[in-house]
Amino acid sequence: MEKKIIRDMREYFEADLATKYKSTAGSQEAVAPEVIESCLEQVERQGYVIIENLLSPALVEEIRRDVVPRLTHSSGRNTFEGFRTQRLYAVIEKTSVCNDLVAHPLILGLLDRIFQPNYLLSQLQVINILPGEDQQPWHYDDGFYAVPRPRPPLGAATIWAIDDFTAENGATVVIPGSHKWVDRVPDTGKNPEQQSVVMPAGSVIFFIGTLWHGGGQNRTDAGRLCVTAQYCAPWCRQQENFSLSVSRDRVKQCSEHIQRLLGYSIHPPFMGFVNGMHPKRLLE
Ligand SMILES: O=C(O)CCC(=O)C(=O)O
Repeated sequence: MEKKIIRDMREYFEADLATKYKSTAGSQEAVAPEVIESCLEQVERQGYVIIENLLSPALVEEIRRDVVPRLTHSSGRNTFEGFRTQRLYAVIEKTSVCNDLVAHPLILGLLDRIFQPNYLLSQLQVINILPGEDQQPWHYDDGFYAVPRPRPPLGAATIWAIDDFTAENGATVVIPGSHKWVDRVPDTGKNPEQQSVVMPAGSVIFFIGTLWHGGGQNRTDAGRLCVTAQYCAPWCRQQENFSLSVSRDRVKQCSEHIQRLLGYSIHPPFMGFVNGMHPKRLLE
């Protein structure tokens, strides 16, 4: 066995000590630097960026065909879930149709610039806002980490439009610039500064966890379908307990990137270990 000499704490914290499974963070297909920079400039300024038509119409249709039959209940359990909103949880265990969205190279390219390597998927959901749903209460997604603002984000999220998002059908609402608010809280309900994330099916909004937002009110007679993935810094607890919700057989079928995002990865020097070893040994 190789014996590693580590001289100080800094070296210890930065070292990839794993021998067999080196970190694959940042190894996805590269995206043009000017695209990443332009997106990050918007995220820095307004807290979010909307990228239109990132998915092919064929994939959008494949997702819709796969997920809609799985949405069998008609109501959430509280105002946050929405009493006229359908949600599908444990998505990766049930279907792999959303995996390409979770590990999309542009999204990972942005996350690479916001978080330390080996950031994690925090949760993945399908959300269908049904006719008559009210606007969701305002929230910011990393608010459950009790670290006072202002601060860098501890999470980031994507909301992928599977239906066209319109101001009438429940498009996500955001308050531009609210990621910089310190202790200001939006008034309950509609807000004069809010904007609807109007975008065609196949588009995505990427935003950081400090941005105030919510699901929009649906005043139409059709649903508003999306897939949403949230990510967190590599040392934060994931919202969905993927170790328990995604079976090992399922994980084995996932790409290297999805495996890493689920938690089959190490945040140096050793966060995430299993029996003192890299968690990917469980997949052997
Ligand atoms: O469905 C949406 O547009 C947003 C949902 C959301 O923010 C949430 O459920 O946390």
